Amino acid sequence: DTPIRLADYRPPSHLVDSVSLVFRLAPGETRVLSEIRFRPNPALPGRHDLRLDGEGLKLVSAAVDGAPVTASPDATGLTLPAGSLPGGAFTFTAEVEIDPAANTALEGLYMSNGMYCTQCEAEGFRKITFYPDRPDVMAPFRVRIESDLPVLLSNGNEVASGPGWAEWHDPWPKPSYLFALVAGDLVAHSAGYTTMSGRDVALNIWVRPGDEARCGYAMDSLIRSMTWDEEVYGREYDLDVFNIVAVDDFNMGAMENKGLNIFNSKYVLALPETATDDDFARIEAIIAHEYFHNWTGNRVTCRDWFQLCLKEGLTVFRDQQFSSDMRSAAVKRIEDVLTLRARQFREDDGPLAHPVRPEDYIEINNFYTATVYEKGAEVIGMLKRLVGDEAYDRALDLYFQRHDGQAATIEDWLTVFEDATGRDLSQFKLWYSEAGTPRLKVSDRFEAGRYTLEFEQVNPPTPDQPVKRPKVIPIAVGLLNPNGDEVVPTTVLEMTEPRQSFTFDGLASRPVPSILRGFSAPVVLERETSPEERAFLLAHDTDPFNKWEAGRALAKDVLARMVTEGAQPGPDWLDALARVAVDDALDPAFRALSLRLPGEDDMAHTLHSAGHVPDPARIHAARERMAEALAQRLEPQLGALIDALAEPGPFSPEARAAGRRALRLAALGLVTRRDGGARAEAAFRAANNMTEEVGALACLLEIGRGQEELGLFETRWSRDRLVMDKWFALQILHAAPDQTGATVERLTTHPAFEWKNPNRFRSVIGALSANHAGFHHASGAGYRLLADWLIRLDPLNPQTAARMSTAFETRARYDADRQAMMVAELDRILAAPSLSRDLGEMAGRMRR
Ligand code: BAL
Ligand code: ZN
Repeated sequence: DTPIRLADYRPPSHLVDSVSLVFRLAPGETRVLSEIRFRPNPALPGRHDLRLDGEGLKLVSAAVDGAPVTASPDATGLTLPAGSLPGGAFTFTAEVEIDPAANTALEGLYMSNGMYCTQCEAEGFRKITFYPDRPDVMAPFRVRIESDLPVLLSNGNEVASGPGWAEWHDPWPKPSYLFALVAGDLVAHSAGYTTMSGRDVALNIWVRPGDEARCGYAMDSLIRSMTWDEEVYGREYDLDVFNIVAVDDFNMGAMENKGLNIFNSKYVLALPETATDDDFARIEAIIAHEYFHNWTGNRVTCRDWFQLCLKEGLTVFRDQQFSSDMRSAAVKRIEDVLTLRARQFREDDGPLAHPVRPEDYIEINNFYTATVYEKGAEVIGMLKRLVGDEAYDRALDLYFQRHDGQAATIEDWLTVFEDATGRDLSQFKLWYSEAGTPRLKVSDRFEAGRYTLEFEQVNPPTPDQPVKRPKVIPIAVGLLNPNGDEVVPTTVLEMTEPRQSFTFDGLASRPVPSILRGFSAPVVLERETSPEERAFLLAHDTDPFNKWEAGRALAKDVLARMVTEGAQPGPDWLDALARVAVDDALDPAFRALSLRLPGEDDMAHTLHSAGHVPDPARIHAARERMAEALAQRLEPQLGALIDALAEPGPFSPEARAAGRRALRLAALGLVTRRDGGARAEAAFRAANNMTEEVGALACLLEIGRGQEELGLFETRWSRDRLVMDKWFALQILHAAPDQTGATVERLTTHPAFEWKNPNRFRSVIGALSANHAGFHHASGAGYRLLADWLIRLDPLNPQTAARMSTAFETRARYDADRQAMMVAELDRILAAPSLSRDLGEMAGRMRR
């Protein structure tokens, strides 16, 4: 497979003025009739062939202005030679047949439990009909759906319907990747919304009959998202109806199709009895994310797929802003950084590292990554920090004004900021073009009232990018005096050189610096700091992120020494953490996060970065000892803490109550290590919500108990797909390292292991790779199992198989035996007879 390169971008030969589609739906043989009005692209003088993408389509007939087309399609599309086309505008018509029932890849038009559904991003539309399936071709769509199913939906507004048919019109020009169609036996949870300019919008969440009572939180989140985007970005909705559909078989979280968002049902359906607090938070964030795409993605889209971060980085940034406004900003920032480090830093550190704007790809589906999404959002956060909030708002207004209705680039985006602020962003642009996580080394000195911070940035090489240039790094710094008072409030230093010093004058004594407040740039901070200084910042820092970070760094130092030297956790860390745990002046959610020990994968990464070869079994054992020591230290306080945090009254999913439950469960996890599980068993039986039910069960599984509770849980929830996903995942996530493989093998023979369903597959095979010590077990059983299942899934669903293969991306961290076993499994995958382009690209990159 040949790579596609950004440098090879050429504008489309023809533009599309209108698209009209008719779908005659039938499971095995759906007919798609298309009528597309083309005109030559005036930006490209001369006459050009027209290339139409099309894959797996049975061509019934095609014509140009009514004259039959004689050319035949090849494996990827159909070329209409320039000589066969009129010089001006013309109409291309075609009739094709497709087989949604046989579509297991869940890309294009497919079926899920008797319902028709589409997924077109990035290149699924070419599996529906012949079309220039590229984001820079935008057109208004008219769609007629013919089917006996009661609910027939497409993009835009419904313009007419009758028995067995419906017609939709989307007046907003859009690329084909935003096309959607749904047909099914569905019911709606409905509400109304009036936009700031007075447009009445009907809001519907379409689900299978029986699920309509589970849509309240998603609808509430949607309405809050609509209001927030008006208030914060001045953006309002632009159609008469906004439809959301929940579908059980879906490769991604959700999809922002214009006016018809399609969601993995996991991110829509929620009741306190079935969904955890994390589920509620994710539903709120993903509903917001997809809604926000209406402006950042749909009204302004991407010129080509290399610009994916233009819409995804910005939309993640916007959904993070929204969640931090809805919830605790401090806690949200900590959670986002935890995710960034766990997923993106890990990616940047391995063979899959790529820039936020990649420059080549084989399969674009492989680039929906943490780097494009999460680092893409961080880059926007840095930009906002550098130019200031007011300039950011002005730049965004200009962006929408200038590029509405266009397919734009990162250059367009940065030019808007340059024009709005007068800044030169050419060095800043390196964040988009160079992969890798900069390391920021810090030293300091204090002389005669002057404090100097000296920074050095090191930009390590990544695959295909051996040499890097210095980045623009906004470093938010505050200074505390030895009493813990803030003597210099947060100041943003702008680093642009490889080495740079910043001075602070007029200080009475040597201050304690709080560096990279709020995690002001996605870098690794390297500073020799004493445990005492970390404990001081944990106690006194006014910046909540750095307060947490100090405790985190302390914990990681302790755990690293436990792994490498067999040390025991000393009283410093235990006492410092104990103080945070019982400090009622602090937000319970913050305290819960502080009690969460560093993850094993995170520790493996940290140890590897420090020059060690991480031993997964030792990390696991040390982390267990660390939890035991913490449980012992906090034992006298835990009972009272748990009792004090009990939530009286009915369940509320809002952040305050969720934070109390999180701290309560953290305390329950520790108590369980002391009381043999008595308290967790009682909590499991008393639970009236899924957060506590599953939380108590996890506590029991952690100490090797909970078998009876697993049985009760299965009996209670066997008919609920989403809850059963949790049942599968929990057993694997909390299995002991030498039991993980056997647990996976047992569960993959369970009658409810419907492996073709992506959620169920992820809940078992994804949980395997998330159990660090189990997956990396010295026997190699974890590697073998993962490869077996990827090879099995790949011919049916390459996208999901490719995504889950990233478990092997950390290969280089480990010892020679483990590396050899991982290589053998990657080779086995690469030798699979029907290897997809998706998995082939990923395994090939990880094998290098
Ligand atoms: N565009 C793919 C799904 C999402 O990022 O919203
Ligand atoms: Zn998105």
